[in-house]
This record gives sequence, structure tokens and C-alpha cells, in this order.
Amino acid sequence: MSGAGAPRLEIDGTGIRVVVVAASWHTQVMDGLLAGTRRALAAAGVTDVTEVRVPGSFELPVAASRAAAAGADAVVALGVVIRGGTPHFDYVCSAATSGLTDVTVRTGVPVGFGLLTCDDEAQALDRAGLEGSNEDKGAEAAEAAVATVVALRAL
Ligand code: DLZ
Repeated sequence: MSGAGAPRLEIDGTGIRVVVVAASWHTQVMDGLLAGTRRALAAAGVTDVTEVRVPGSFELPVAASRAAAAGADAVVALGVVIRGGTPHFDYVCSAATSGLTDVTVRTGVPVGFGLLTCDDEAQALDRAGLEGSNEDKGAEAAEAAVATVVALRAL
């Protein structure tokens, strides 16, 4: 999927409670995603931020679900899954994606989707918001989650 066409969001996240749930596989990429999320939340004025680490991306939905039940206004879910030689990749990606979708639709709490699903580590590093990366998916996920909280207030 191309990153071209991404919106530039102006968001005021003052007073919003955000929980960041982050997997632990692929440390360098995860460090970049987390840093991008922190930068974006700070830029949006979000000061109430809790970070929770889980083992892998498969565990993101249950953590997001608990965060929503505990009163988060928005959740940012971060993870990196790199394709290997078995179908395991597809199962983890599918479970994480459908699980996070279920959480956001069921609870009404916006979930920023910061799950990278890549063929190799180079693709992931290019999206991790690190020096030399072309994209900053951690920041994008945080901005999307906060912007959606603001958007839903109009309904
Ligand atoms: C098992 C596994 C593998 C092979 N690869 C990844 C990965 O690239 N990224 C990731 O976030 N998690 C991976 N996992 C771990 C699973 O998400 C999960 O933590 C385990 O299957 C235990 O439930």
C-alpha cells in the first residue's frame, strides 16, 4: 500500500487520555514507532499517555480491549510483523488486524492502527520514523487516533 496521499492533520488533543499498546518484536523498528507516536502525541497537546508493552502483535487486541474498558479515549496500537517462510505471518497479521478492528467498533474507542506488516526488515525500517525513513507510521497512528476522537465528538 502506498503512503502517498496521507493527510496533514491539525489536531488538538488537549485533555484526551491515550493508551499506547506496543508489541516487543523487532526492537529497532519498534523504538522508531514509539518515538514517532510520542512526538505526535506531544505535538497534539496530549499529556495523559500510558504505555503498555505486550510480547507480540498477536497480543495487541486484548491489550487494546482492556485499555478501552479502563477508560482510554483513544488507543494507539503499534507492532511489526515480518514475513517468514511459513504461513504464520498471515495468521498473526490477520488476528491482530481483525482483533483491533473488533475492539474499535465494539467499544467505540478509536484505535490508531500502527501495525507494520512487511516482507523484510528494510521495508519496516523505511516506515519506522527513524533517521532516513520515508514514513513515520507511529506518528500517523497517533494522529489518526486523536483526530478520530475529535471527529466523533461532532456526532
Ligand atoms: C511468533 C511470532 C513471529 C514468528 N513473528 C512475530 C513478528 O514478526 N512480530 C510480532 O509482533 N510477533 C511475532 N510473533 C509473536 C506473536 O505475535 C505472539 O506473541 C506469539 O505467537 C505468542 O502468542
